[in-house]
Amino acid sequence: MEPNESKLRIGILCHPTYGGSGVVASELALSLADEGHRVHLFSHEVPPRLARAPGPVEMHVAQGIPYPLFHSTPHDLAITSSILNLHRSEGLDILHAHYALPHAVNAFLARSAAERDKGRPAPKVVTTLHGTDITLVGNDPSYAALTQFVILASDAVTAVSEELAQRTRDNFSNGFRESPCRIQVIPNFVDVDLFRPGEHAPSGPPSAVHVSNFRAVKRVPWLVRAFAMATEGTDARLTLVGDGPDQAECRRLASELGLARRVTFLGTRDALPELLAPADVFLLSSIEESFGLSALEAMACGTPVVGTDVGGVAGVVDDGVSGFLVPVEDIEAFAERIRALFSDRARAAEMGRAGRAIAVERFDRRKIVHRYADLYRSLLPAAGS
Ligand code: GMT
Repeated sequence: MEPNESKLRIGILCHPTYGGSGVVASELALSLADEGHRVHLFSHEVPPRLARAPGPVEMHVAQGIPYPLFHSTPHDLAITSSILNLHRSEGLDILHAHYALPHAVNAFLARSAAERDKGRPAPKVVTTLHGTDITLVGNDPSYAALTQFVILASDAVTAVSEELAQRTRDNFSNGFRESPCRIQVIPNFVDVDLFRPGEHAPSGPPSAVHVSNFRAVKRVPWLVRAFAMATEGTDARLTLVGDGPDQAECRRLASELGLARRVTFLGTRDALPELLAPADVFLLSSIEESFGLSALEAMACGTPVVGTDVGGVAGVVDDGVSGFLVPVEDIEAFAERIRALFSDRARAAEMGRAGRAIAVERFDRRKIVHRYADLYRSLLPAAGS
């Protein structure tokens, strides 16, 4: 931070999940706190990336209380209340909502309440769109009107890829006062010191790795089938990291396809760099992916990506350079690309080096985080004015 730049008081709201939006919000909070800003993170649990970091982010877990009239405990109301309490006692300059629902709604409510208080200016609201908050959940008729409203009501909106920004304009422009609505693209980022290549060249049988929350959108059963097609009659290995709704189906499938010995289900792990770096290839089989943070983390570890050409993935993985992208329904092509890299591990390593260079050049945390800080400052009155 420049000596004359004032420190900001920033409240960040996120889902406390292993998913990318919680990771990005936690890493951003830690980076901003390292730069001297006072950063508060609000959620109904501690996000895993924050839990294992020593950085000076102040965590506010707000869960609310159960009550017989409530269908489920409304964490969101407790989070909004917690933000208001903090703003009234200490003041907040910025509320940064990660994932439109419900966090942009929480932030909007807190700002509206704060606007009625005397003595302190209300915080400005920044909303970062991550993916399914626009493409699946937020676009569903049951939530679309509210999603559109909070995008419009935010003081600034960012999206993690140009593709997602365009999807937002396409899905929600009707009703925006300005058309197309102003959305700043700030890509996701990676800590290239933490996510870095291993010391040794891959040895033993060829290996692939996949990391996700095993939701339907990640299509992990399809990935297991593709891996089976690519590696029939070989000793190649697949490591699946993470947990979620499709894990049981993947286990059943691996057994049915005779892969039980070659596929390892690790469940949820924090040691991602150590798991990503030794693999010959990272697999991303999603039907929808606004960015593909897990693919970027693999690239930073020097691991090439075989992925589906969906959403914003092509903005992260350079097809033919740092990996291969195939049409989303083409399982044969996906399997063929795995086969190609397994049978030419020198080429895989070369693509891995190219991916590492791209991660360092374009997505290094240090090159991206200041763009959020600049955006926050642009919303606030200039110091001394
Ligand atoms: O949108 C989601 O389904 C959840 C979200 C998450 O928390 O994992 O994922 C999205 O945000 C990530 C971080 O910005 C992106 O890397 C993912 O591509 C995006 N997921 C989808 O678009 C499916």
